[in-house]
Amino acid sequence: MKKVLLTLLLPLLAAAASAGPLDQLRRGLDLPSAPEPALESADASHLAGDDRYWVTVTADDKYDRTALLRSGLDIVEIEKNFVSGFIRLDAMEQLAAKGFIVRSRQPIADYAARHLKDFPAGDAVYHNYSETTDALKELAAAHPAEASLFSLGKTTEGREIWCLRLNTSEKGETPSTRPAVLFMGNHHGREHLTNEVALALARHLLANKADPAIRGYLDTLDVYVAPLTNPDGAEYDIKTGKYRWHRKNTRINPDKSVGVDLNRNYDSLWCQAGASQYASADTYCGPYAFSEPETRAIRDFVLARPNLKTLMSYHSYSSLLLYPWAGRDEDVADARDRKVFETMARAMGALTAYRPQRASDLYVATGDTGDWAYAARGVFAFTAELDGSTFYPGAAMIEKAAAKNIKAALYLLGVSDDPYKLAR
Ligand code: 0X9
Ligand code: ZN
Repeated sequence: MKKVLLTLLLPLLAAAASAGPLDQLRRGLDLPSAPEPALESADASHLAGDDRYWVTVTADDKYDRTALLRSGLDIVEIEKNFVSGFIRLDAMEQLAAKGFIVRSRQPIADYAARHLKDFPAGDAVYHNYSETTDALKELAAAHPAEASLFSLGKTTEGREIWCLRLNTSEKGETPSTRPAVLFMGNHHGREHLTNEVALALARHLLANKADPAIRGYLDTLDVYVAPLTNPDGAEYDIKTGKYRWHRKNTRINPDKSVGVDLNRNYDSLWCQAGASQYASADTYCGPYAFSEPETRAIRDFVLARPNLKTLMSYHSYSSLLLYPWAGRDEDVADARDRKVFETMARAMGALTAYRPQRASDLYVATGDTGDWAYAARGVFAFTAELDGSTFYPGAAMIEKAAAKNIKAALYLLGVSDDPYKLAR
C-alpha cells in the first residue's frame, strides 16, 4: 500500500502507516525500500456505478482473514492487525453484525482516483488478449522444432485459452511420457503482470534454446506455458481504457453481477473456508465446483496428463511463494511430499526474494488451483504472488519480476524430472 495514501486515509494509524505489507516483507528479507512515486489524482469516473468499497478491517490472524474472505471481502493487503481490500456495499454493511470493525471505507472510485497512476495507454507494453495470442503464435512459428501452440479450451465469452508447449519431440496435444511442467498466469483478470512473466519465461526458454541446460529441458521435459488463463477477465479489466480492478471471469450471474473467482472454483473443499457463496462477492466460488469453462479446461488438461509433475500459477501481488494446503489449515500429510514442497518453495523463494509459506498460513482459501492439482494428481503445485504494491505496477516492473521468476522457473524445470530426489 502506498504510504502517502495510507496516511491520508488512516490518520489514526499514522504510526503503523509506514509499514505496508511489502515493507514488512522487505524488513523480513532485508531488501531495500523502493521510493514511493508521487500520487496524482486520476479520473476514475468509469467506476462511479461500481458499489465496491476499499475497506480496512480489523483482523488479528489468519482465522479472521479466512472469515472475512467468506464474508465477501477480497483481501488485497495484509498487516499484523488489519487487512485492506474490496467489498460490496451490502456485504460491508453486514460486517459489524459478524463482529468485524471497519476502520475505514471509501468507494472504489475514490480509491481508484488516488491509485491509477499508469493508465492502460501508459501500459502499452503489457499484452492484451490479441497481443498475447500473436506473441504466442509468433513464438511457435519461429521455433517449430521446439514449440507448438494449442488451446486448453474456450472461455465463457469464447476466447481461446492458449497454451504454448515446449518439447522437441511431441507437438500440440499428443501424449508424452516425459515429466511435464505447467506454468500459468492470470487466473485473476487484474493481475496483468502474471501474463507478462509467463510470456517472458516462454520467450527466454526459446531465445536461449542453445544454452545446454535449457536444451536439456527442451529435450527431456514436456513444458507448458498458459500465460492468460482468464482472458475474459483480463480484457474486461481494461476494455473501458481504464482499469476496473476486475478479479473474476465474466460469467453473468443470476443477480447480474459479473464473474466467478476462478481460484475458488476448483473441486477442492469447494466453497468452504475463504470463499463466498454470494455471486457479487469478488471471492465468489461459482454455482458448483468446476462450473466455469476456464477451470474445466485446466482440470481436463491436468487429468489428461499423468506425466505432470509440477505446476506454477502466477498471481499478484505480495512477493510470496505459496504451497498446499491453501484450503485446510494443515500441512500436507505425506512427509516426503512436504519435504519436496518445502524444499522447492525455499529454493524458489531464495531466487525471487519471495517469502516461502504454506498458503493457509496467509489465510485459508478453498477451491484453488494448487490444492486441487495436488489432491487430484499429486502435482507439486505452487502459487507465486509476484512483486509490487499494486495490481498495476507499470511497465518497469515487468523486467524485474520476469528476471527473478525465470530463475525460479529454471530451478523448477531442473527438479521436475524427479521431484522426489529432493526428499532422498
Ligand atoms: O486468494 C487468492 O486466490 C490468491 N491471492 S490473490 O491476491 N492473487 O487473489 C492466493 C491463493 C493462495 N491460497 C491461500 N493463501 N490460501
Ligand atoms: Zn490472484
